[in-house]
Amino acid sequence: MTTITRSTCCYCGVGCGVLIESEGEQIVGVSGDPAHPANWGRLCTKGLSLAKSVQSPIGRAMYPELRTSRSEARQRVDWDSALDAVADRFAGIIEEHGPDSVAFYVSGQLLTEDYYVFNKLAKGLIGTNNIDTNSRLCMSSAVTAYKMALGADGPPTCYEDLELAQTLLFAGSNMAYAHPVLFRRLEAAKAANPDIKWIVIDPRRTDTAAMADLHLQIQPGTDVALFHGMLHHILWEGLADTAFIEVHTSGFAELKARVRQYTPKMVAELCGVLEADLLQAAEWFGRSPAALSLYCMGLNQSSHGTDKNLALINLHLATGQIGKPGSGPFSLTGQHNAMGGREVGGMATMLAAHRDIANPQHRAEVAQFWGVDAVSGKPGLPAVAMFDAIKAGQIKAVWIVCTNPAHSLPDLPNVRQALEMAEFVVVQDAFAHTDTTAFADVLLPASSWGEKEGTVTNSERRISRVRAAVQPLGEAKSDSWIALQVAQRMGARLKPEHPGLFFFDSPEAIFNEHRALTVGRDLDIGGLSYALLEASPQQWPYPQGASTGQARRYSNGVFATDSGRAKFTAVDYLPVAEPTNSRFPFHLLTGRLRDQWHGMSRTGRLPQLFAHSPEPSLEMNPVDAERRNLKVGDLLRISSKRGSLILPLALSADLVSGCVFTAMHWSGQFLNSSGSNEIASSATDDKSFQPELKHAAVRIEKVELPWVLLAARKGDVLALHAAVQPLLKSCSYASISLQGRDEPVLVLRAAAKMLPEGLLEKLFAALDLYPNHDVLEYHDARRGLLKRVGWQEDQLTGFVLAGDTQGGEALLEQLIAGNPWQGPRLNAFSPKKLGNTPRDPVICNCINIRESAIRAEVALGADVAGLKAKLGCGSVCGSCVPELSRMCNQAIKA
Ligand SMILES: Nc1nc2c(c(=O)[nH]1)N[C@H]1C(S)=C(S)[C@@H](COP(=O)(O)OP(=O)(O)OC[C@H]3O[C@@H](n4cnc5c(=O)[nH]c(N)nc54)[C@H](O)[C@@H]3O)O[C@H]1N2
Ligand SMILES: Nc1nc2c(c(=O)[nH]1)N[C@H]1C(S)=C(S)[C@@H](COP(=O)(O)OP(=O)(O)OC[C@H]3O[C@@H](n4cnc5c(=O)[nH]c(N)nc54)[C@H](O)[C@@H]3O)O[C@H]1N2
Ligand code: SF4
Ligand SMILES: [Mo]
Repeated sequence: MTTITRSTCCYCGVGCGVLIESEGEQIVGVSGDPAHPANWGRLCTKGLSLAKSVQSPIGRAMYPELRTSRSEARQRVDWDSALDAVADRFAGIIEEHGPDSVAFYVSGQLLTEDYYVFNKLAKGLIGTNNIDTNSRLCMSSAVTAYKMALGADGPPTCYEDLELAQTLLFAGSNMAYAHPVLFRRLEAAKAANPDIKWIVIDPRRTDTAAMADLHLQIQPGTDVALFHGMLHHILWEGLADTAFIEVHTSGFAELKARVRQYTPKMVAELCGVLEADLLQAAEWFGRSPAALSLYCMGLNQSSHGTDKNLALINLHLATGQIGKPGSGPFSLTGQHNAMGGREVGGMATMLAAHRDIANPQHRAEVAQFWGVDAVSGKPGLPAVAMFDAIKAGQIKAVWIVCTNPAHSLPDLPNVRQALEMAEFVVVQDAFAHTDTTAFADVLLPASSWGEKEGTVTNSERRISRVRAAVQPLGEAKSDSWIALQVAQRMGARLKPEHPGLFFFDSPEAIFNEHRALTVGRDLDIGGLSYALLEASPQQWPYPQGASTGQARRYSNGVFATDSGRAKFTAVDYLPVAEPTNSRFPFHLLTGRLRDQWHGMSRTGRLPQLFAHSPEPSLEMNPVDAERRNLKVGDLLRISSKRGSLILPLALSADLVSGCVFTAMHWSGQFLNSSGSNEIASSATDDKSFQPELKHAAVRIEKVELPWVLLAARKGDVLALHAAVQPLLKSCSYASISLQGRDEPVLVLRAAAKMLPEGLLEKLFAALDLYPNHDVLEYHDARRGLLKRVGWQEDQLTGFVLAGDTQGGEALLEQLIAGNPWQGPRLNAFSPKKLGNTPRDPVICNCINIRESAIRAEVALGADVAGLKAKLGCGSVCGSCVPELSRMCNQAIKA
């Protein structure tokens, strides 16, 4: 019997409603919830593949593990032993060194209820504000700017504004990849009304930029100057809303004086764009009946991220483009519960329900509510500083929950040293093998999406229920259960006089306590309950007695500041923290791929999600590559002041000369290094403490690694991955990719100065490729070649080409395609007989349509509608539509 459970997608801040189909304890399908107002039934590639991502237990954290000394491996233990160990070590360290000697590093992927308990545990029970989250890497500049300019955190806008806007300004947002279901709504609105203008500000020509009416391809980090240049034109052309400025804002005179010097001509030069384009953007924005800006990491992940946000909000305030349908500064949230974390105050600088640690009255309110003596007024350490303090020995124990800092924090060499220095590291994750679990003294297995209950808040402040469809796998437990168990144990020792702090018998009871703390605050949800949310997800504020949430805030022009006026801030443009120079001449940009999620612990389990971007790479403008005599596939060492990593070269005309790009997803689970953050900069914004993950100055050199290897094997790719991953580090370069669909294939590429000792023996064992009548071997000791190819009847099953990989790509295509083997098997060792196969990525994941098939139709004159009709691509989830339209447009221009 199939059961349907309504829940929410666990990935991005769009917050799509899903219907989970389960049979017994197996999730068998996921579809979009047609009744959910975020997506009305739509899902993107990631959401659509959720069911497949949870079907195998391989790689999941199934039971608690503990090690008693660093020289030992962790051993399986029962829950009581693990919980006692965590409570004892934390309490012991606190008793000896004080409450600020411990820290929590949590995540915007926790549910609001989980978050609430961790926050109360740190701030209420232990008495430290050392609890920060990966939202520090993500949303903290947006939070800080909203509070400075509007008086309170949270977007004033809603998703309906996407359809009502006449001008859309995408600033540092690749929405086509990062918020695909909302992007579908924008595509539809524009198709219905071609007068709608799209302006994209991004140093890369992304798929979002390629669809825009105007792409301002700025130099990295120059956004503040650009916004000031636009404002300059708006003010001097009389496009400002002087009545709005007068009645509803403060600080305009100072801003006007500041912006005077940002002439469009000067700004255009500084940003590397045409003055005419800048003026066009200002005209479209300034004269628009409804201008909406959509912004994300290109603004926030900067050492001046708050200033970038403020300068953009200035544009909205100066033109009165806020609080009206179709207008406003809309910060797109990244993770599905980035907002919920902000609501419970789950960061080092915040308190519950948008209160501030710096505010004594707020602290007293929360302390009284919790029934504790006081909440510490000492600000906690934000993420980057927290890991510095761990390295310095000031923080001795850290509990990491639902995030993978040994991959996602900048300057990983420093982060690894910190994790090695710490006396006690607890990692609570749903998966057993991440770059961070390697450092865990205790591994606590968390139940995950599909197995747990709670709520999340999406980008438009809408709270949705997350519901369990099946039991947790193995002995995994929900994050809030684990936190409560440790809290009760620690409480008995540290605060026996307050025994009632953690008596919650369900996530609902936690939600109700959180709700009570919001009453009377800007995010008042006094009128919400689980029952109501189950019937329909609602936006906050939703006070007691309300019959609906509030779609738009500040529509009466009254802001959340003390004076009720919004504040202009006269920020100045400052360059990136790490300017390029002759030693580090390239700007490194990082960002997201369409079908992968962060460190890939979930999306990296599905071959079909690799198909769009199968291999890690460093993208470079073709002119820069030619000038340096580099060609596609060359292995490059990319170095910054902090470290280096090796990646193969890919060419991309989407980058201007001087900028290179790599995706942030590749980690030590798929590479021999931990990816982009080996070199990323930990310079932080001094207002929001958010690190500049979007920019580092780097050097690029070709490396000569003459010994090469290409191997591939059909089978259970998760089991193969577990066997092959430990071999990655023995090579100077190595990457794992999963390919194929119905019959998946694991692909390993590697290179080194010479054959790493013992590697081949281990690899043959991992791939189970031993010579027999179905596995042929070719060995040339003099030339250092060893090749093995396996068959089952007329099908290839796998191969290893070591020392010489010529012909390997053709063999790989043949393995993935699964066509019957033609001719003698010995041909497998003869590159000439195999031929050359160019890479042909899958563009449409739903129907599995490759680039070559699409290009062939486009050459015959097909447009997007034609492609959908003929090939079916783009007609299911639509995630590939931006790319399809780009291919069609290129054909028209050519
Ligand atoms: N497929 C997918 N979707 C995701 C995620 C994922 O992992 N995969 N993660 C989610 C999360 S947590 C987040 S935070 C969001 C992120 O969503 P986005 O911020 O939209 O995604 P990114 O690719 O990180 O960065 C956006 C763009 O910023 C540009 N950029 C770099 N430097 C600058 C600059 O100085 N100025 C400007 N204007 N732009 C610049 C980059 O070129 C990039 O195209 O995505 C969410 N959605
Ligand atoms: N260079 C560079 N670095 C970046 C960025 C960038 O653009 N460039 N972006 C930054 C941004 S915006 C973000 S948000 C971060 C994201 O960085 P991370 O937070 O490190 O990303 P994830 O890989 O999503 O980590 C989530 C972890 O939680 C686990 N997990 C999943 N579900 C559950 C659960 O229910 N409970 C528990 N306990 N664990 C669970 C997953 O297995 C995974 O290990 O990366 C940041 N780092
Ligand atoms: S857009 Fe995709 S990843 Fe984001 S919530 Fe919706 S289905 Fe999930
Ligand atoms: Mo994020």
